[in-house]
Amino acid sequence: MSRTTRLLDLMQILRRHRRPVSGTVLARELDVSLRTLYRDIASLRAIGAEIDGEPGMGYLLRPGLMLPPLMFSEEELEALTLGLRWVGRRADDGLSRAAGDALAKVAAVLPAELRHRMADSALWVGAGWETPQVFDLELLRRAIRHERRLLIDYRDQKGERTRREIWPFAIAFFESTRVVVAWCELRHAYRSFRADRIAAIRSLGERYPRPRAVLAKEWQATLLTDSDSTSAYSGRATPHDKECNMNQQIVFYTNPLSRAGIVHWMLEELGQPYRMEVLDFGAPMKSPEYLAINPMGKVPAIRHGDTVVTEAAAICAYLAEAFPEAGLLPMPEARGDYYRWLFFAAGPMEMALSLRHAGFTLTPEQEMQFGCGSYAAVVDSLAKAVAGRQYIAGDTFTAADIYVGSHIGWGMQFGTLEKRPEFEAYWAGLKDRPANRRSEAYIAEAMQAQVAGSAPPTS
Ligand SMILES: N[C@@H](CCC(=O)N[C@@H](CS)C(=O)NCC(=O)O)C(=O)O
Repeated sequence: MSRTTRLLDLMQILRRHRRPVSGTVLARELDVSLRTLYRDIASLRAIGAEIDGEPGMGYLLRPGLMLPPLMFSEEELEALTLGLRWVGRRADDGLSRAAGDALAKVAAVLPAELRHRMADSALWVGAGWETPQVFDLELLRRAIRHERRLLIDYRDQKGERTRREIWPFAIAFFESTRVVVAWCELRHAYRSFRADRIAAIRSLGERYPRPRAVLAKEWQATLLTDSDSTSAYSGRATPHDKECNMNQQIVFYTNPLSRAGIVHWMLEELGQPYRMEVLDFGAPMKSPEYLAINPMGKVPAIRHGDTVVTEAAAICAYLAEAFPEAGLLPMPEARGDYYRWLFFAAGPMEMALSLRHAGFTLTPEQEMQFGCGSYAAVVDSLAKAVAGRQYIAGDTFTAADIYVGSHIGWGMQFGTLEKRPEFEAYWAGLKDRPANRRSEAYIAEAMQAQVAGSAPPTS
């Protein structure tokens, strides 16, 4: 028990007693020697607690007399309340109880005016943590605190299961996931493990052989030696990014004057480092090297470690899932709309708009046979889906807004989609996002470069 905790406990015990309580009783309850107790009483008196009595007589805390009141600015108080409320909602039961107790303790020592402001704080924590986690986080926290080896059953990104002995030393809390940072005995290296991919956890009892502060320092040093592109984003780098990025940088195959712009926007929203491979239309896109990436010889495509993804909609969906901390994957209850409109835009919508733009008019029979049905039905359905909505799936901005929004915005701009107030209002709420603006600025620069006859920028 730390000295501060012991002093606070001593105050609590004294508060409980209305009559003098002997030093022996206090020392026994705190599990300290009488000498330590006398020193603690002296320390409490030195910081303002009015404690009557002396050795042999017993001690009494004078009613109403406390430690000097805690003073906080309004900002500090809001920060404290919001932070503890966040822990109360998003951490495990043990931390959640502790956050509630801490809030109550702080409130108890605040002057009345500030206590009122604290209770009145209008900063609330909304729902957020949804990815289910099967083990008790408390167990993990205890293992970190006491530097214990753990045995975990882990399912990696590809769904492969392994059993690993790890030395956990940190947990990072993200909006939609938690990441455990540890030394992995199997890989003989530092690794990050998504908590929701840990199927089971068991303490092996023994202490791991090196202090956790040393492990944390060593691990941080490995982060600093990472590539320049990672350091360019260092403000946003996370332990989970680290796991994915160590050998898994994202390579983005693109041409700025194409629908790869959708993926560019997505990557900018993600905040992950990526490298662009700009391919000219024609031969470079049909080279054997590139056909090995995308047999269609088209952009966009991405490579993320060993994973290759083509099709703009699939790339957006993949990245939203691979980097959940970016918050571009909606809550489970909004996933129906999310997938539905992503696929709708990539399938029926694109098909109907392309056919019409190319001058085809489907017969009623063809409208029944073709997956897109009629252009009118597609446009009406889409207009209904976005009418009065800021986002297409749930209450938050997601990868589906990037994809559907791009089709709507570009469709209206290039005349393949008719303008409707519903489309204009929806697009107006998306287009000014800084990530989209960055992507658009890049496209504008590439267009200028093309006019001037120079190569498009690669970052
Ligand atoms: N279905 C693909 C279409 C990709 C596509 O058609 N890309 C065009 C540029 S917008 C392309 O690369 N064309 C070059 C070619 O076909 O040679 C997707 O949505 O990603």
